[in-house]
Amino acid sequence: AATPTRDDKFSFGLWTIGYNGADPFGGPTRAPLDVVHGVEKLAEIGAYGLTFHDDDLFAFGSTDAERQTQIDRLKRVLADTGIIVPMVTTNLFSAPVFKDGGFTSNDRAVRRFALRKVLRNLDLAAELGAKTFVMWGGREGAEYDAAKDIRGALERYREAVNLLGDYVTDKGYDIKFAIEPKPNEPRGDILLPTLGHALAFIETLERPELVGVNPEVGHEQMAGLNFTAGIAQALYQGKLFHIDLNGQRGIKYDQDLVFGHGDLQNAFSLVDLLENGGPNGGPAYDGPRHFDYKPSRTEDESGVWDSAKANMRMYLLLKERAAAFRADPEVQAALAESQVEQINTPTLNAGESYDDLLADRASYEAFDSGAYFDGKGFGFVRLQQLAVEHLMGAR
Ligand code: 3MF
Ligand code: MG
Ligand code: MG
Ligand code: MG
Repeated sequence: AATPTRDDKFSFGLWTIGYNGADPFGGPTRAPLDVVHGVEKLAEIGAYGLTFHDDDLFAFGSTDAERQTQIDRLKRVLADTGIIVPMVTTNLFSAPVFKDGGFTSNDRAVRRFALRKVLRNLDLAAELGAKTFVMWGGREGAEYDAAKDIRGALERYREAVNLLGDYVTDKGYDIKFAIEPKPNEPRGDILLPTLGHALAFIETLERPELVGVNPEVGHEQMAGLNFTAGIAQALYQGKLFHIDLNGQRGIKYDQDLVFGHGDLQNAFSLVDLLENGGPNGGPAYDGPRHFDYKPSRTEDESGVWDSAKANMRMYLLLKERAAAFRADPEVQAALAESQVEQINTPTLNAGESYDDLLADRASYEAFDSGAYFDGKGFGFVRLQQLAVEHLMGAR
């Protein structure tokens, strides 16, 4: 059961398996990966999808002919292997022109160029049948407070996303947008740094229904946040359009480790949420299980594929562990003991007004809060111990 199949909907960014090991302190440690070879390998190891930035497929500044050659090569290998492209994204961060951002560069000509680059890539996304268009604004930010008018930048971001919404609507493209938050790196501070900032921003748009989020495990954890809790809120608000799975160990640079090689407990609760809807069930996630990780620069090409497989295997093992956790009668008893299900009971009776509540002596005047102080505990630690024992395979 820990062998991936296409039904598991595992997808990988071309920039992930294609990462050549370059970091701020050293150059590449691996040869470039050709897209055709990459797609063939993904098909072989059981993935179903490939995602990419425009510049991953054809270098920035390619001629139209060079660009088309790469698109044709990709299309051929997709047809040969049955791999699909569920998501496309645009690189508005690598080229020097984007050093102060794309949609929110202080330079208006850069902003217009960024919009054109995205519109062109949206046409390609539609042509390849992608349903989601991710926007990670890595350079949309600043290092210095005096250098960026944040309100102005948010207004320009809004202007950009509104235009993109008009474009896909007028063209009849079946594409939705997903904003990927990140607190910092490469900018000192990035706009829309967390899931919460992004969710609030989306509500200010002209077509909020077209825009959701693409949260990345490591990005929220870089901000010290609980990824599973953030994903639960995104699901609650109907905004989990896509997801970047990987591993991160604490608040530091963006590690992009294999999924589960960072905070394993958070990975366990995440898979339980995505697959089973979390503690009380409920709508789960049925989009791509997309990995945005980096094969460590210590590895050779076989290490790249080992690490790609490790992502999928970790996910499937966690799925098994989560199912065993849910099925365990002791866990079910512990959940009941902890009153986990009670959170779904409305606090007010049906039709009850605040006058009715004020008249209910049992809720206040006759309520013995002291009994709660001295009384029974919730048993959350016992429940957590059961979860960790299942995670460890000890039960
Ligand atoms: C950077 C990222 C990005 C985004 C990508 C959009 C280069 O930290 O996570 O990867 O995921 O641009 O999909
Ligand atoms: Mg990242
Ligand atoms: Mg990351
Ligand atoms: Mg990402």
